[in-house]
Amino acid sequence: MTRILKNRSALIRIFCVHLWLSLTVVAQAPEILKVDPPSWWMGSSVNPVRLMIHGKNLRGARVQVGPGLRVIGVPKVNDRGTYIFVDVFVARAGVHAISVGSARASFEVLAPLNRTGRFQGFSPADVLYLIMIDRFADGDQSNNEPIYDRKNKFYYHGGDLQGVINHLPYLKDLGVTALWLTPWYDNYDRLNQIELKEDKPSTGFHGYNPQDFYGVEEHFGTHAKLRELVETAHRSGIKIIQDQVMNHTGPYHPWVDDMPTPTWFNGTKANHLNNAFQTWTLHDPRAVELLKRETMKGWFLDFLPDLNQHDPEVSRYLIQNTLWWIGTTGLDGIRMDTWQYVPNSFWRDWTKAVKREFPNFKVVGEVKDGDVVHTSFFQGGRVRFDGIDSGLDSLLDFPLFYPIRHAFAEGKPIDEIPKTLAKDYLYTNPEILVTLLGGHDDGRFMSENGATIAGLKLANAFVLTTRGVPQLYYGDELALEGGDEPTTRGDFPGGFGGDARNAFSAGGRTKDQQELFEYIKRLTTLRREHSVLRIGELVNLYVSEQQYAYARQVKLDTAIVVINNDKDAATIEFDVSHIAPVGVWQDQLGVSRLVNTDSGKMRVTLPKRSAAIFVQ
Ligand SMILES: [Ca+2]
Ligand SMILES: [Ca+2]
Ligand SMILES: [Ca+2]
Repeated sequence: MTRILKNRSALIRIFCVHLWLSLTVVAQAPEILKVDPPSWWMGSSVNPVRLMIHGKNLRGARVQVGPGLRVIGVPKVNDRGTYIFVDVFVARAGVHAISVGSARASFEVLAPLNRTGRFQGFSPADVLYLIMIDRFADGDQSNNEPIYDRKNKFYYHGGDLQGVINHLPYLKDLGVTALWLTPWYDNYDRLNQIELKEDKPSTGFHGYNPQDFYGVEEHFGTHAKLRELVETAHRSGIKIIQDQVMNHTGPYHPWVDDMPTPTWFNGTKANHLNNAFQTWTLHDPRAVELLKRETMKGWFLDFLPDLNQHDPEVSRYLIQNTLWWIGTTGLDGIRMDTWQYVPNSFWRDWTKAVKREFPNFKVVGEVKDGDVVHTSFFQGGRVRFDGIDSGLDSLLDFPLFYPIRHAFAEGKPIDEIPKTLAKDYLYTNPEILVTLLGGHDDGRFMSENGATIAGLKLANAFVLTTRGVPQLYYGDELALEGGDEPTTRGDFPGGFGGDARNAFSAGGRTKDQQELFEYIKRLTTLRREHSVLRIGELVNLYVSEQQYAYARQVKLDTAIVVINNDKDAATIEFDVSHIAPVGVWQDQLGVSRLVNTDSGKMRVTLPKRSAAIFVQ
């Protein structure tokens, strides 16, 4: 009997433990893992701000906020209880408590940043310089690991935000006034087994595979370091342009396996379209939606999850995310990745929100296409056939990039350049387009067939004197080579511990590099000293197969640029009587003689492959 009783009490004990365990499963305590955005600021045009709280067991739990915040409306929670969307009115600066049931988190309301010298936008008065953060300069060796190997072109090489800060004087010396930095979002910190490069796993050193839109990549620094970079750059008269991605996330983003809403992505990891890259359908008024579907909603390379901006929560999340980066750091412009694969209706709302909060701000979109008809379709300032004005300020001028390469690298006819510029009327504002001769998605100029330093100088002379906002690519001022991606993203010599020479200083450059550096510096100086080279109307004066002359003109203030792309010296003559008063013209690059325009004609002799810039 005693034994039976004993067994019985043991059974009851076991039963009770089971009951306790199952009750625990039913009513597990909520947990908060993350709050997006992590902060906001007083006086913002967005108030209430919509928080997306990520956690566990959030269903049915009550959202409460400390004094200084106020919950507006009814929070929404997803089926799995992993995401809550809640609108919070921001009433007072400070660090405030947020709770979901028994789980606690904090939310900071900041004082707004002083607007003076921040949120500046960019204009033709600027000279942009594109830096791939990982490949420019290693200013902090403590953040280099993991997946760090300078000998592996697909791994992290150690470049970081501190490295950029350290070399602001170099950039200032070159005449740079704005930095476009590749994305600094937090990327995956392990080997990317999904995106194979040369049959091997790769890494997100380039920054385009975000796994946290609110995080700064640990290899690059912290949010505080980013703020330090913006502040230090601003003190040097250099603006900061952020590279953003809104079309997709990285393949390892936590949303992929746990979507905040059922329609967060276009499709799912298991079931989605692949991007068809039929981009011409996007500007075709005759194309039905079905024709555009795979291009707009397909996953890039079949593995980059395509965000669904038609989902109002996605749209709201992305808009606030953009505002947050600007509002908490003071940066000046955005280069938007993969612009054309995101619906124009979203961009309309996004650009409106950005301009409402930061009226001077400017955005340049990446539409990688050589056709002006296609590219110009995406510029804002005009309602298109879809009834939408996207509000986009600027585009990377790829239609001009290819002719620049053809003429100045390969030595093909230069007249392809004015023929492309002749299509400028299709843009709502060609003056704000970002002109370039190199970038991180193309092989470097010097790796083109036929490229020479003389040709690279001509390309720079053209980009820095034609209409638009010139953009340089890090290392092109040193004639670095690299024929494909990622060799085009090579390390800046001298930016990394143990480098054989330091090209950040004149003594570490070869004779050719020093000459090229000084040439580009001379061009940026001329652009700075002569406003007509920045804002003057572009007038084509003379075009032949290998010679091209144009003026930049504001009323009677005129500069005349003459380029001889031929392998032989050339003498050309053209009429300038209608554009400038008679006078003496001086070549600012020192390759041609003084030219008198008494006859109303300008007669210029240029050595082979050279350019002259005449001002009065
Ligand atoms: Ca580093
Ligand atoms: Ca990371
Ligand atoms: Ca898309």
